[in-house]
Amino acid sequence: MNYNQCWLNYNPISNYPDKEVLSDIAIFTGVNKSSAIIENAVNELELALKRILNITINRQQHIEDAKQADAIQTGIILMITNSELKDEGFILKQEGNRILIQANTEQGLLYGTFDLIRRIAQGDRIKELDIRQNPKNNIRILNHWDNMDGSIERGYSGKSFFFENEELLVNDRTRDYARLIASVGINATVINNVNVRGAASELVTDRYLDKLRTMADIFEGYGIKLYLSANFAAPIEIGGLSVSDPLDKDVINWWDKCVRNIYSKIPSFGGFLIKADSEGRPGPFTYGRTHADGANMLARALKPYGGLLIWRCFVYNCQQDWRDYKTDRARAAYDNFIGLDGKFDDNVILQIKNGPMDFQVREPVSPLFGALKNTNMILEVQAAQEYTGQQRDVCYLIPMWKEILEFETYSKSGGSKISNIVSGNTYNQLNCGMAAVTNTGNDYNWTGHDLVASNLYGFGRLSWDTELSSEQIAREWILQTFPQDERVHNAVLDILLKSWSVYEKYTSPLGIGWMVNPHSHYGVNVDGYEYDRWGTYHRADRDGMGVDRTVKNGTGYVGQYNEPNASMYENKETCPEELLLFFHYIRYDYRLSSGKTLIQHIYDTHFEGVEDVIKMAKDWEGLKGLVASDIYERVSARFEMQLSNAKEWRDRVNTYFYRKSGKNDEKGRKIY
Ligand code: GCV
Repeated sequence: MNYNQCWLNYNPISNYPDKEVLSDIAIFTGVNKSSAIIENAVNELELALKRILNITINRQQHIEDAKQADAIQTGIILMITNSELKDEGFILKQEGNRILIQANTEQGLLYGTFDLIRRIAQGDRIKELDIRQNPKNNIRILNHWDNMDGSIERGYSGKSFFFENEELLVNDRTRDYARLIASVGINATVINNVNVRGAASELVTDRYLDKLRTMADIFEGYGIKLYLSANFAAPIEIGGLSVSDPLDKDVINWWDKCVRNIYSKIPSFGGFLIKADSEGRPGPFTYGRTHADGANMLARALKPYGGLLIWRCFVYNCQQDWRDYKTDRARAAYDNFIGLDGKFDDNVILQIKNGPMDFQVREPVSPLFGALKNTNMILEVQAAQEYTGQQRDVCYLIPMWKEILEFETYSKSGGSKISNIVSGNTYNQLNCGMAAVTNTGNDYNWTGHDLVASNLYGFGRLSWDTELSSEQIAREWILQTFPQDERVHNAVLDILLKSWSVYEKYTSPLGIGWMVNPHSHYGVNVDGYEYDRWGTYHRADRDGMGVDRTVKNGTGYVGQYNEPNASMYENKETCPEELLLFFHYIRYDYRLSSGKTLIQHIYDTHFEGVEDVIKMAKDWEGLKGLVASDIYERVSARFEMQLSNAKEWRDRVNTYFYRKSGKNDEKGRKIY
């Protein structure tokens, strides 16, 4: 095996107090005898208990009679019940010498089992357990941007473990991937890039369906649905039609047949994810049709089989003229989709990036979340750190995602936080949830940087329960990843919790974003996107910088928010400072609430950011000999890269703004 098991390594724990209740396992009534899910759950328990506590369990399977099972006084009992739980929910409780895992479905039992394992792996007591859990979001999905040649778009941890040379890979890693993501509650995955090109268009055809079936079966055993990104122009590219017009009869028939064929081979198939009319991808605009026309056509093909159609809202003009101060990319998702609210079928879900631009280190939330009222939505975040250090720099993203989820949109009176909107609670919808562009590849440690496996772990846990705190998630991950040692736990926790703000300090200031090298998006280049066509500008001149997005004088973007958010952003005095340059053009001598001028704030944060990285690297160095040497070496090497990146950002940003503004650093530090 050329990879580790991340948080499923199941490190041994000494002196665990509740060992005595963890011997036998009984499974009874309601459970399908040949259920792959139950088999997987019990195998996992067996493995975990052996490794963590050196307990060999004694399996007693399939006790058909409920009364008989109820009489069992010791061990772990997995029990199908009929309780007031969602399909995937579970109850976990300790009664005397037994632990009961109850759920209405086998999938619920799997999640209950993983929850129990998680507690034991962290060394938590299981005496007096009395837990009832339902997932907050029904859809908890990963998006892989894996290409069929084995490369990964924005992949920073090796190659794809799904594809190689236009073929599918199905092997041990497929199962271990499923275990990993199911253990944190993820229940769906899209295995191929949303930019569907070449052979990937054929994934929906017989060329690949048998192998996909094998993969889907493995996933199904862990409660995970397989989805595919599909090419909107597939009827032309592989179907031999002359158009892919969503209202064309032949096109409709082509997709119907294609989908029927998929379900005949893969009955558990989840559905399609579509990127259309975006960054050069084909879509309904070519035929003068709307996104609703396009999405509904595909959704109707999927509907008879219970399939879902996920349609991305990342649609904007990527041919902008930088001289044009009125066109604003930030407006695009809202402008393109608001008029379609209520026009999508029930099994269509709009997938909306967390911010209006593109996964920058700091953005406001997309105003679409507070605007659509009759449309299913999925919140899309990016665990792959395209703009947040590319898994060379550590950046624990859960605090960012928490802020987004906690944002009050004022879409409906009585509370309409993003977490409630995307969970479907606010508008009583079922087909909603969270998606993460994932950060995995075939590297030994799955995520390149060992510490950022916490983002994958955290996405799963947060999408299951959006109320969990960033700190709790980090603690859980640390306790399951590293051996028992408080020094390690405290140091890693400290590094993770400050890493996002450290990254923000040494990169682009106060919400303006970008300033990265074109194409690669790693490393500093202040004007890298300034005179380009992508709509991503900082507008710095000798007096100040920032984009005026106000209604009064700017692009009007602010008007896409509900009150009182719109007024808050419109006025620079009430605009949250961390987003000041996103919403306003600000003079370098403007005083921030700290009393510092904008320019001094830029200098200070950039010097501080580098100092913080030095401190983090030093804290990590202190763990030499306390963490496994391979992890120690890998992370140390990443800190070296991060430090050199941070210095480069500091010096270029400070020098750039010093030269633009002519203003000295009050502290007289070195600026070039
Ligand atoms: C998959 C950004 C990235 C692209 C990505 C795109 C998207 O533009 O740089 O690599 O394409 O977002 O989300 O579709």
